[in-house]
Amino acid sequence: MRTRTTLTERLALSSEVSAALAEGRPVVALESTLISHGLPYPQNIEVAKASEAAVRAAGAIPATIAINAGRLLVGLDDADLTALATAPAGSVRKAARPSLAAALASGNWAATTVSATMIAAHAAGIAVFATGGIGGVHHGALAGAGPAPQPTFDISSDLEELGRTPVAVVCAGPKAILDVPATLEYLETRGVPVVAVGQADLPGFYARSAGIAAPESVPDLDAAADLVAAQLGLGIGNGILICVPVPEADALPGEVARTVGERAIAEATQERVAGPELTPWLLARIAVLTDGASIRANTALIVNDAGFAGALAVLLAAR
Ligand code: PSU
Ligand code: MN
Repeated sequence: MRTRTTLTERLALSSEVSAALAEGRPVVALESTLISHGLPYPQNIEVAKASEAAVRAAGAIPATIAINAGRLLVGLDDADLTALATAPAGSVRKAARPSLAAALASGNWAATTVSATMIAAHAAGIAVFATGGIGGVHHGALAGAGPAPQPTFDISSDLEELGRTPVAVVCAGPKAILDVPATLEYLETRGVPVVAVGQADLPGFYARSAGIAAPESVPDLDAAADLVAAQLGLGIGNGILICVPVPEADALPGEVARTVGERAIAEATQERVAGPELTPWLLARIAVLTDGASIRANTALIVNDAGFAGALAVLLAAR
């Protein structure tokens, strides 16, 4: 009896993704936790399809990644996307590096977070990945807050993954629900370049600015491609985080993003929400507190990131 199945053997590439990679054409990985846990139906399926369309419009092939039947699927079809988007709440696992094996062993559908998506993308040979936001250092991770005086150590495995897996991750910056300065320090310690595009300020996910300077900034897409090529060319192992601000028309004012973020965190602490449930809980609570405006910002920034990543992959493939 076979007792071991390697990561490579677990990969199941769609024929389109497989052909594109074999021919050296640009491919962009997309994650699936934002479909199953990050956004409500029907916005989740709309954004999943719009992200794929944005990657195609830029001239690249989208590869949405998820888990089913013990395989890491790289490239989902419409039926797969619908299955993930319409699954009853709680029925789809959230697979990160620490929960990847359990998700594969379960045999069921699981969605991949940034960390698990990076693992699959890298194993498949995909160097560019677009998402909305990465996980980070949560408030209270390092110092106790409110009624929880002990540090929680809730630091997303996304940050470790960026430190060890050579993939360029395009996002809209760390969310206001995170301890943003601590998240930047952690990424620095792990050797991850954090790059703002088109501005000196770090993009703030729902807001154009997180209110602090980005460690690195480039003026435009071309300069971002130069930096990604330089980073990945070094072969020193870690990834790179490219932060593209949310489109102006759908952004929340920085003050609003911070205020609702703080309120949602205070409520989560009071309700003792912790662990992998915390990020989805905060996102859903912020949607209520902003009367849906956060959902509009979230969908706009995800699709915008996908288009940027498509264009980035096209430039990198041409080198
Ligand atoms: N940011 C979003 N929506 C999301 C996520 C992040 O705006 O759905 C997901 C991503 O998949 C990310 C994960 O990798 O949440 C981080 O979860 P945690 O904080 O539990 O590590
Ligand atoms: Mn966590």
